[in-house]
Amino acid sequence: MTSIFRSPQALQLTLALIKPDAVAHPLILEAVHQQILSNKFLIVRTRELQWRKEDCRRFYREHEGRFFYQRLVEFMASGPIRAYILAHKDAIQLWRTLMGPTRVFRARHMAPDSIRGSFGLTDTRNTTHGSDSVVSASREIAAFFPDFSEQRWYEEEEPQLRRGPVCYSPEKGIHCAAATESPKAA
Ligand code: RTP
Ligand code: MG
Repeated sequence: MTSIFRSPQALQLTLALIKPDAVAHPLILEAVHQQILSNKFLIVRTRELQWRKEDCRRFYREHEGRFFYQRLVEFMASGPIRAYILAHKDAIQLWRTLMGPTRVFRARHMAPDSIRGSFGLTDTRNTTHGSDSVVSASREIAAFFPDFSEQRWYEEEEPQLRRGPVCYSPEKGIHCAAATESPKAA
């Protein structure tokens, strides 16, 4: 396997999901999207989809056998979700901090302004998901964005996005490197 060359300052990627409880409410969906933007994440890719139960089972296989597994799988396949690839120098930890604690009771008490503290309904219907490590992020990104090549992104897009300028397209809901003016011919 070839290793991906990354500069020490390279942006980190994470997978963020907005769960069916939030996607069902346009104002909550918009509020979470605005939190992503206001915290200076770069939105690399995004898509909305409905998950098949077998894909949910595979995605959450580390929790197989836990009491909440079946409930979680059923819920995640119950309606549309929105998936994002987010980039930031500390994407994984920053997104998890913004989400707040897994359990909604804790989130409301310990991090009332977090996404789960603000919008979470139950421990299952807790608004969002975030990758928990670099290895999980790569696996999860590949599961949701099979056409996305992390290696190519680090080679071609990441250096431009990191250096800027960057623009945001509200229609597409993603960021891209702004074209710099090419020098005019004499
Ligand atoms: P996530 O994977 O969703 O980003 O959240 P996490 O790392 O904080 O939580 P994890 O332990 O990976 O659990 C995945 C999802 O399973 C549901 N869960 N319910 N005690 C419970 O009832 C319980 N524990 C976990 C949650 O929906 C959690 O997001
Ligand atoms: Mg987790």
